[in-house]
Amino acid sequence: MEIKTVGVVGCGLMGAGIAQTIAEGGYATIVREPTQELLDKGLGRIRDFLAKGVEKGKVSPARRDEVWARIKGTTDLAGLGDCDLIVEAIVEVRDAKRALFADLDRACKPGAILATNTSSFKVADFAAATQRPKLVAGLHYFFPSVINKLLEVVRTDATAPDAIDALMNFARLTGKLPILVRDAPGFAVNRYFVPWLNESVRLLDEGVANIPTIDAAARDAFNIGMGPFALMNATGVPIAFHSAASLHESLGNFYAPAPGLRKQFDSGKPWEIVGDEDASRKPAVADRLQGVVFGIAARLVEEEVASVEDTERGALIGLRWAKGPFGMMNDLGIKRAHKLVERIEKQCPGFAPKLLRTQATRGEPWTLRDVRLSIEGQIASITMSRPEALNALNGKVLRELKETLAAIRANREVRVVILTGEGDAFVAGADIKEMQQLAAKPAAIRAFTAFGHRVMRDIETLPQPVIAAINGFALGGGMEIALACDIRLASSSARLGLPEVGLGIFPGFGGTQRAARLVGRGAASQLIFSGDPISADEAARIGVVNRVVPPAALMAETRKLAARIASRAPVAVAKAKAAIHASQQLPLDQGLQVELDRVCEAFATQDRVEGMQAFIEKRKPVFTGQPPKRKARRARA
Ligand code: CO8
Repeated sequence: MEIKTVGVVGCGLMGAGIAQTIAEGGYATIVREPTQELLDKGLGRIRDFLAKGVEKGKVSPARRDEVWARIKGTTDLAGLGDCDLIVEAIVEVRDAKRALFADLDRACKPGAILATNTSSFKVADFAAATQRPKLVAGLHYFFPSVINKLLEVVRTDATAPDAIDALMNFARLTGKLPILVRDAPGFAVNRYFVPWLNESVRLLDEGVANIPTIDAAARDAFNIGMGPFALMNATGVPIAFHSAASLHESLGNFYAPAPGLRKQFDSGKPWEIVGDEDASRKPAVADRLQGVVFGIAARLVEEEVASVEDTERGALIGLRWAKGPFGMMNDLGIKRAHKLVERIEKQCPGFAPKLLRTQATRGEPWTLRDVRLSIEGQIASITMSRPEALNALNGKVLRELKETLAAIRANREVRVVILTGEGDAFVAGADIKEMQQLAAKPAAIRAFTAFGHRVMRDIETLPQPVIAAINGFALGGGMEIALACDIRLASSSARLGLPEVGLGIFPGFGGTQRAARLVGRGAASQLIFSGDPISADEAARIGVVNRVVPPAALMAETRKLAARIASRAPVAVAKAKAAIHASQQLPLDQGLQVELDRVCEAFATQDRVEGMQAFIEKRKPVFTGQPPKRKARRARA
């Protein structure tokens, strides 16, 4: 499912931002409003956003013109007939959206995906208005949609996996960090964020604390810049009220808007944030707000609306919280977190999810992985998934990478490994903030660095070939990971470099050794001494990367190459890898000896028999990767 042209229906504040983001991602974008007047207004919004970007020096005039040139307008739904994806972003009125989906179904070409930006309705309701429920999904953007990187990709029970894959890929190419969520009320983030706002009003209604105290307690407990009341004033009390009412409709009484929220909404005024903070009331406020968030987040996972990691990322990226619900529970201790939820359970029976009880009984923290492994057939994909810090390598990430590599090493089914990063970076280096803390203890920094060495070695010595799919920044330790891989493909937008000397250190995860071996002393010295990042094209020119491909094609091209390698004789490939590595370390005579030994071993495999037999019989070989049975070998000999 290739997405090239995208339609956006509705060009209000949200729709205009969505259209701009899509055009910035390089897609031909067609905006639709029903009248010329509304269309001109909507396009004017995008033009103004872009102009503001130039004024602030964030966008160059050339980039503004390039993005603007990709955007066209239409007043007729037929104008979207050739789009591969249409994103609906009209007013949040269920019947209007349903009618639009029925119309879009008739106007758009058969394979087009229809997506809704709804935040409060069931996506399946709109899918039911079409003849193509497999191609209907949600794309829930967060305000402001040009800046906020979070995007909830919503799947209904009917959405085809191919459509979801295409949307996840599309989201990434438009600079978003997608999380996959099930079609459930509030999806992942609003399901706990809106009750968090609502609970703050309940605390006020109950007289637990005044507004400044509640805001201050929330800022401290969640390590955020704005408390719930200040936030409601910034985004609008009506949005908070309508969102709470919508969750109440489908999820029951706990979610009902607090009386004070309804009253404030009716008044049409923002909250008055006046009064003195009362420090003695803050713990009670923090406990309640955390209890609400913890209970709902655990229930989301229990109901399989989203994974632990995606729910966490929703808070980190979408809400800019320093920790998400699960990270906070781990910090607080799972038993204490459970206690806070049980206190709410006493007032609202049925609130506490079983999953949290089980976790608390076991006394285990939540597992939050920053390194993800997926295995499809014979290809394993490792994704560095700490996008909120550009996948920077802290101790936890390095440990997870090591464990993941060990699992792949032990898996005989896996023939090729792809290593890539989530978001804007492949890996932006070792975690500078963590290194800064470790730096006080020389033994600790030495241990960290030595551990990094071992992880790079694990990549290098994996029997399976490893392809780095360099999707963005590959800096410092990130470039060193790429150097430890066997093959490097880079997106044309990637930036590579070894900037460590700018921090007062130099590449310490093997960069001095592997860069010099790969590109020679001169080019390596320039990279390391200047610290200047280079473009993907320059990296290809000096031999750091094998090939540069357009961003949209990176993963497809990497998978194609991986599949080609996976189709070859796996033992022969592994032995060739060992021989190539020997060439980097041994004098020629000894290297040739390694080659001789390894190639003789390859000759003795069942795959050699199969490969040569298949050539003679003019058929495709079927390689098993198994050594020959002794008897069979003797019989053939
Ligand atoms: N460590 C920790 N956090 C990082 C790192 C990093 N390496 N890179 C990015 N981040 C964080 C940022 O702090 C920021 O977090 P927050 O939002 O909380 O402020 C978030 O990621 C997003 O980053 P930016 O806002 O900076 O994003 P930009 O798009 O503006 O800039 C850059 C992107 C240019 C990549 C910029 O982030 C950058 O320069 N990062 C640092 C790159 C670097 O210097 N890497 C080398 C690190 S040192 C190293 O790798 C040594 C390895 C060997 C260790 C041996 C020890 C002896």
